[in-house]
Amino acid sequence: MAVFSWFLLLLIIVEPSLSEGTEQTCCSLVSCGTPGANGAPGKDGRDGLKGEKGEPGKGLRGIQGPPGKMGPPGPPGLQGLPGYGGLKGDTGDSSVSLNKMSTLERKIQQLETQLKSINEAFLRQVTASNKQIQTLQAQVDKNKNLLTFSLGKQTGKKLFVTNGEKTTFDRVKVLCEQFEATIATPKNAEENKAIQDLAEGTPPFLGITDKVQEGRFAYLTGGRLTYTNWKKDEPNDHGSGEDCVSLTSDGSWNDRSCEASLLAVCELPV
Ligand code: MFB
Ligand code: CA
Ligand code: CA
Repeated sequence: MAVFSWFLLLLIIVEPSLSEGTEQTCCSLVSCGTPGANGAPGKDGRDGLKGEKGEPGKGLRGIQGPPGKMGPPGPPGLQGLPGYGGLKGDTGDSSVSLNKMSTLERKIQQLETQLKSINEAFLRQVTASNKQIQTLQAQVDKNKNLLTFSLGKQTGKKLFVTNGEKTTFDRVKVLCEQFEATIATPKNAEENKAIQDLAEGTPPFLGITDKVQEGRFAYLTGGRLTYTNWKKDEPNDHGSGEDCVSLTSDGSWNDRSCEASLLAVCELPV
């Protein structure tokens, strides 16, 4: 029971709203003191609603700020009014400028005359050179025809010639290069036949070897063969080795030693 009274007292002290109406009862039970001093101010309440906008202040205006940064250039202005006419120039010395002009004109005429004669001389020279070239070309053609008639055989694109000499492969190469020709190299049956006819049964060297890679016969340029006419069972790299190629009497090919002494036949483009 005592606990309950204490609880009741505690409750009244802690929660005054509960004590309304019961205060008298409690006072008659206990003596009430004088009210205590005000407690400390409570914590700030929440901000109130925003007030109405106030009147502009009457205080001093702020000092002028620094000038802003330069703005972009404006559009070009309207065309200005025409200026005043300049002062009249001095009168030229007409005699000097006229003399100068006639001198310049005379110079130009002289140059034109010289140019004309240079041109004419040049044209004469070109004409003479052309005549010489034609004469030389005719001589070359005549020599080729003589060569073909006496020593050579001609196909569509090539002239094959021989001087009848028999020597090693390397020597034949040097002989042909002396007149910008190369060792006869047949690229088709027609050319093969022309070389065979020219050789007249004497086996000639052809411009084909397997010096670089044994068994891989190639043109002197290194290119792969596009036409062959090997004799049966040839090439056979016979004996101590055969890295060059010759025509046999029937025009078929046989690999031969490059040191053999065979007919020199050269070819020139026609
Ligand atoms: C061989 C031939 C070789 C020589 C030798 C005399 O043919 O392959 O190149 O010509 O005969 C059997
Ligand atoms: Ca060989
Ligand atoms: Ca052989």
